[in-house]
Amino acid sequence: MQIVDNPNKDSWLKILKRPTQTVDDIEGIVSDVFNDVIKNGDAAIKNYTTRFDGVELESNIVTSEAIQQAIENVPEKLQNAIKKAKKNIEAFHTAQKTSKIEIETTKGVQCWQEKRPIEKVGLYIPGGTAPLFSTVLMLAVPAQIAGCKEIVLCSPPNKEGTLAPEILFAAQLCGVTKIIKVGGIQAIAGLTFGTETIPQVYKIFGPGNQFVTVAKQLATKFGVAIDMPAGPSELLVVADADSNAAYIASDLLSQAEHGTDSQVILVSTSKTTIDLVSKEIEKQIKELPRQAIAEKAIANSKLIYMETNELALDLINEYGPEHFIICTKNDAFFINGITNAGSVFIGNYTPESAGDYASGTNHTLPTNGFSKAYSGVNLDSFLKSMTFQKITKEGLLNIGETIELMAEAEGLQAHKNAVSIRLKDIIPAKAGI
Ligand code: HSO
Ligand code: ZN
Repeated sequence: MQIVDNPNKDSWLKILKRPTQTVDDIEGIVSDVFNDVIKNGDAAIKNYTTRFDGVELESNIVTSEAIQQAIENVPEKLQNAIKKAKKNIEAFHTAQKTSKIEIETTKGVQCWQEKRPIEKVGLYIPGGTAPLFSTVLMLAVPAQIAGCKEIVLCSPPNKEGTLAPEILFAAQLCGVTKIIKVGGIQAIAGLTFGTETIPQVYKIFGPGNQFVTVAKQLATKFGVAIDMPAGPSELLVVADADSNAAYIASDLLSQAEHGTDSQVILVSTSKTTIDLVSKEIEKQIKELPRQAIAEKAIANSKLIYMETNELALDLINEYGPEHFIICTKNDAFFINGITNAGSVFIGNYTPESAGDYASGTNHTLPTNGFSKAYSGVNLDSFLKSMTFQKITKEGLLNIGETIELMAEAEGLQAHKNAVSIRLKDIIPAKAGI
């Protein structure tokens, strides 16, 4: 792992650059698939599933018998663990409900804001060697609390043409209304335009590879909202001499094992800590079943020595990590000072894995520096804020002239008229009192 010694500000951008893998002509492939799905619906989807997932499906719908069978295939202990995690995620996201905000801005002018669920949402769950069923909980639980009517889950079938039983178990537990065996670009196209079997949705959530990410971005051009542009997992740990090197190494490796393009960074004001963590990583990585993946990610990763806490904090805010672990004596300094991070973990006993699975916070978070502008998925991601207003005669008398003057100054006579026509009726009535 590369050690960087007290880099000066000019070099931060270069040091903090994310490893990006680029595949040529993704946009071209994505728009071809979109056009085909627009024209040919399920027939196009079926072809892509055969071509990209290597399996010919009779139907892409998951039947209730298949769900029932999957439930029987998930060991009871794991079922209980999933239920326990769900309870915590549910508690934390239910607490995010806000009440109606209502005020009288001027006498007779009542304004309020209320939230309404997004009626139809699509949840994308990637497949691959280890399907991450925990993401089903992170997306379906808040969708259900928000009151979304249609919660459609799409995930690519494996070579046997099925989905992992844990995905099906979690989906039925969390109120998913339809499960479809479809992945990749074709899944996003299906959710964007609708097909004979895939319902069209208003917003698409969930992580995916670069093809899925580009497809989600293209979906926005057709009026479908997305949660955020997703990228490879990342973690930044800040630690001082008081921290536990073995714990830190285990956290860094937990994100490094996600993929070869994951990035993990340690920032420390202690050279001893950097040295100890580096040795621990070398030791612990050898024991990992996903050592080969973690090694590639670690090759992209850095141990950065910074002279002061202040400089360390500036560098961290410049990077804007997806996950940020604070293991320092003066943790308040970093808690109060962090402005750009997806999710923050504090103290020696708060591994990042806790947030990935079971503490209650959401693990769908902004990567690639997007934490500077985006929030992670939360209850509001599944809701829209709507405003309402009701103005009485007295209210219109109070603000009518203001509106008339502003409309006139903008050259919008019809806007002014909509007020004047009413005021004419109100003022004689008032005069008559
Ligand atoms: N750390 C991932 C989420 C995850 N981890 C799922 C394990 N399972 C998000 O960056
Ligand atoms: Zn993870």
